[in-house]
Amino acid sequence: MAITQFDSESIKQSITGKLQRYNGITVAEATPQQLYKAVASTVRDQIMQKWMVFRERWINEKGKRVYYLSVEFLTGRALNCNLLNLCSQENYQKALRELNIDLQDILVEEPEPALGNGGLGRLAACFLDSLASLSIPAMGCTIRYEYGLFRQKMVDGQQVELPDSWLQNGNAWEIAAVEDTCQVQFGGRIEEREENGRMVFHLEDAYTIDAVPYDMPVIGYDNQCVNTLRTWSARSRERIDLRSFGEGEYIKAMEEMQMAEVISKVLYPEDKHYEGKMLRLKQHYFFTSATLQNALKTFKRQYGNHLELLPDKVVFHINDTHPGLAIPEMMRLLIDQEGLDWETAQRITYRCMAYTNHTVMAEALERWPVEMMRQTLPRIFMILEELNRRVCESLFQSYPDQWDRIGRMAIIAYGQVHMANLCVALSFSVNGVSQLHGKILTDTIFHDYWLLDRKKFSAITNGITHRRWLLESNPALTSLIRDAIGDGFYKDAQQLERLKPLAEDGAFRDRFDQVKRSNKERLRKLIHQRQNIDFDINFIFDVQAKRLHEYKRQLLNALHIQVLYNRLVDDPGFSMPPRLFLFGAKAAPGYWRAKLIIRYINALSTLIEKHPRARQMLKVVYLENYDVSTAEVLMPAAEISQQLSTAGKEASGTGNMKFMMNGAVTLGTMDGANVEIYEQVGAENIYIFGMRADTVESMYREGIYNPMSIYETNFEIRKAMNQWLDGTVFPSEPLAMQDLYHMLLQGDHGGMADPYFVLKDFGSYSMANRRIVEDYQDRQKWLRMAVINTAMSGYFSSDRTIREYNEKIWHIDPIL
Ligand code: 26Q
Repeated sequence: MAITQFDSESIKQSITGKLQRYNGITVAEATPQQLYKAVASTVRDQIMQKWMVFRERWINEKGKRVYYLSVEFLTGRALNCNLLNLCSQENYQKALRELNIDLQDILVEEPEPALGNGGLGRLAACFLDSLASLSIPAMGCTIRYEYGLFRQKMVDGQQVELPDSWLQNGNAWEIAAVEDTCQVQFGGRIEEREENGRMVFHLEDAYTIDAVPYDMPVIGYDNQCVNTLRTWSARSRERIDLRSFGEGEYIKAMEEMQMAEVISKVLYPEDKHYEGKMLRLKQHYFFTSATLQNALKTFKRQYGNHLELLPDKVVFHINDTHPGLAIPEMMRLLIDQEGLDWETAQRITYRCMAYTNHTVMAEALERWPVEMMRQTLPRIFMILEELNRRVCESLFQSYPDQWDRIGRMAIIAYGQVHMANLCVALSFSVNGVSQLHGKILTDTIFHDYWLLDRKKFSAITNGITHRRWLLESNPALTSLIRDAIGDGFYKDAQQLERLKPLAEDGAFRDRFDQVKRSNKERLRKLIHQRQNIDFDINFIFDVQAKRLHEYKRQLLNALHIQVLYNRLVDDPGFSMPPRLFLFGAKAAPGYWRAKLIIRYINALSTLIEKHPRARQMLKVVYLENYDVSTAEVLMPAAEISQQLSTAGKEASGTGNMKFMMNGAVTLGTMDGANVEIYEQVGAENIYIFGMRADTVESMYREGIYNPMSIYETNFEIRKAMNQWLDGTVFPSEPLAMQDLYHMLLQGDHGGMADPYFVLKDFGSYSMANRRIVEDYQDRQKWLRMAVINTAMSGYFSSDRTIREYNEKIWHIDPIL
């Protein structure tokens, strides 16, 4: 079936028509928000048919599909992305111009769905874009949070959290699929009975909640594919409410309704910090159960009861352990609902499940108290116990009498359900997200499992969609590249490598420079408009943008800025190329030390502004409310990309890739994907500093690290840290920085001092910074490096990542 491609004339007509029919107004009368809605709705019209056709083809061709389960999808705005992928950008631009409207003014009207915290959620969104662009049938599955990640405001240099009510004006892209509404049960007790010679389990007195799916289209680039992002919303069941209403318990019924609906109310703002909150457990089970019920229903519609075919037709990808309850839930459905025996159910389940790990940090590993699991999900807990019994029994065959080892590997041990062990034991595939991370997984937390079945483990380096992170966010660079090497890189990011020889072309470098300057100007305008701060675009734009975490070491960056400040103040002969340090980061609301680091950065900014000489060469700007849309303006403007995590801690990082693609040079440790950026660009085009992961590991093991001796011998560090407490940094609150001071020098409650080696790596970081400013002064040298970085970034397209997942794990035939 041919898909209609709108020309600018029919686009204009449909926009004016929408405004007339829905709002009864003309284009001239419409507010930007009304215009956005009208435009989005015309784009949606174009998508609907394609969406239907693709779904039908998938059904007819009886192909396989991946369900990508993730508690987060940080998609960012959709309108521009959809226009790009439909190849309608130009037509829309033209149509709108003719209506006297600037497309840019419309795009910013779209509320950004902030359904994620950071890397893990953004990765899921990049994966959806690549899956569709590679025509791989896929459904992303998550929760339809009514409130996404909080909006961040700075008040007196401190982070304040505001609610993100992104659905307030409706969501132009979603469609409720009420016909797929299903029920998810919580609590209750299990009744065991024998029926027809078989033990069956009934859940009695459970609390039932409706799961209502809302679908959003995910469009492939210049192809026929439209996949789906399905978000599940919790709704109380009307039946229950009616009974209570009848008994005159109106208020109680309303309360129950609220209790049910709280499940999809809000995204938890903690990232990489596990806390055993019951509501979170309910969230995880809620969307996992709904997804699996729905997948099974869809499967049975196509293949009837041939459940042995399931692993050939569906694969469930478990994005970190959060959707790991998919495993016992699949067992439950196959046994309790479909009547399979345990062994068959377990064999099928195993062959359907693939798991990606995103962290090795102990505090982020998901573990649930046994009692909470038993009470909240009694049948699931029973199944987990039986799975655990069988797993331990088989471990005992391999590791007889090694109880410690078996305890570490068990699904249930020491009163907790260990989600990572569940996922490793019962998935056919386990992968890390960079080569280094994959190696650390099999060397450490999953070592014992790896010894038993090495083939199961792999490392697949993360990627980013170059469509959003280059084509969409950096049109100036895109058009420069297109002029130089053609537009083959739109579909095949590896072709960016053809830019490499152009690093030696002076005229090309000049144009590259012009592009960077225009992007710096665009960022300057945005920050001026949003925060009423101004700066000179001739400063070096040096950026660290990512969640605020101690292991990411924003503190190292800040401490170094303070040292630079002191050099400027203390030595009138010292000068440096003017440098703007930009920070963008949200801190988890309860992570008070991270919030203190935010205050510190803002205090530095104030301190520098007060000094007439320092502020000529140094500026610090804290970007409020860093989100996907901000990143899209920030990345293209960056010249230095700071990636400072303590080696071994950052599983991959993906911001590092976005910066690189936009021509920023990395200043970073040998951690996560930085290692692979280093391999791509070569030692001359990156600034590496700090301890390597193995050294960090042995420092932990040996326990010999003594940051106090560094403080004592390094005058610059000592001076800066003393200024934390003498009123220099916080004139009105000299004790504010005490916690950080003690953390670095003494450690708190029995923990080691400076656990992320800020002081240890400071010297090496400072030296790398000296090399940077020296090289930056040779403009041509710097531009050469920048071009090489863009040229070698094709490897980090998530298209490559998804191809690897498909070749190694999913084995899905694309529908072309
Ligand atoms: C789990 C249970 C309870 C409470 C919180 C959590 C939780 C929530 C979010 C645990 C972890 C996260 C997020 C993790 C994350 O974003 N990890 C990042 O994933 C990226 C994509 O693979 C990597 O590039 C980053 O290195 C990694 O830190």
